[in-house]
Amino acid sequence: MALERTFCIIKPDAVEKKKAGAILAFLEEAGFSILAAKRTHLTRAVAEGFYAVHSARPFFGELVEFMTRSPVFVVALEREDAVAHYRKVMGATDPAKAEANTIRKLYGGSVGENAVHGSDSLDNAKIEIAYFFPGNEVAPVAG
Ligand code: DAT
Ligand code: MG
Repeated sequence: MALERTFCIIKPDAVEKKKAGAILAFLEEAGFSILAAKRTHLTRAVAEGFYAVHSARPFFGELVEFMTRSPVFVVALEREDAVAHYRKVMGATDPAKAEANTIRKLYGGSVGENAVHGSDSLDNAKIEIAYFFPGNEVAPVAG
């Protein structure tokens, strides 16, 4: 398995509950290196652009309202098999359906307010990291 990068957002609900540090510690315990992390307050345009793939879904308006409600942390992560492993430790979209000891089970409140985002593919991880960390803010992959 190759060293990979994936992208995480610690969402407004988790930051409001002051769980950002606990979630970063959980990720380090799970073997991820934190390559970059910054606190930012998403504008409507940035949130709509990030979630453009969901723009036709009935919950899109609610999702954008939630993601722009208060600050988030955007985080670039690295680990062996990072995309799949982070999906696993993040847990199901609906915290009620997430396995025990996953981030969403521990810190999520509802399907809409579920503590964290995680990339669903390596291609999307690259796009998402570049969306929030342009240029060389995250060191390019060696080789
Ligand atoms: P995931 O975040 O697990 O990749 P997704 O990509 O299907 O899930 O959806 C993106 C986000 O949209 C999700 O984290 C929370 C919100 N969402 C998804 N399904 C929803 C629903 N049925 N009602 C409200 N919000 C929903
Ligand atoms: Mg998704």
